[in-house]
Amino acid sequence: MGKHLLIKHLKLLFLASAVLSPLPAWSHAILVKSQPAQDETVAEAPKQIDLWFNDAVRGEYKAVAVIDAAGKRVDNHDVDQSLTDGSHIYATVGSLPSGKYTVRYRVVSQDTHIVTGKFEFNVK
Ligand SMILES: [Cu+2]
Repeated sequence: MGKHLLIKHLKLLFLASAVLSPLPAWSHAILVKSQPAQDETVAEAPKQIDLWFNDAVRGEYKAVAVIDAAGKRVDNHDVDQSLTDGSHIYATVGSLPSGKYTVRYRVVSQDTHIVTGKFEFNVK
């Protein structure tokens, strides 16, 4: 491909992408806070794990799993979303003995992207 033809193609591609992609109307979810916090060591075992995102997340496909050091799931499979704050989801856990725990989460952003992640905390 000659140099001029290549430039012409790039220009067309640029124009097409500018026309075809509208500005994002909805944001991509990012975990901004949790309780317990990432890598926190808590003196008292939590009864509930709370996660907050930068924006409200969609109601479908949300998941929170809490896994102990042996790989066993210790949450109550009851993830829910706050009715008053759509950015807040939570799940309850049984009584957690001392040890390291991993929290895995999945939500659907307002921009329809699926967001997954994990963090750890410790019970002293
Ligand atoms: Cu996104």
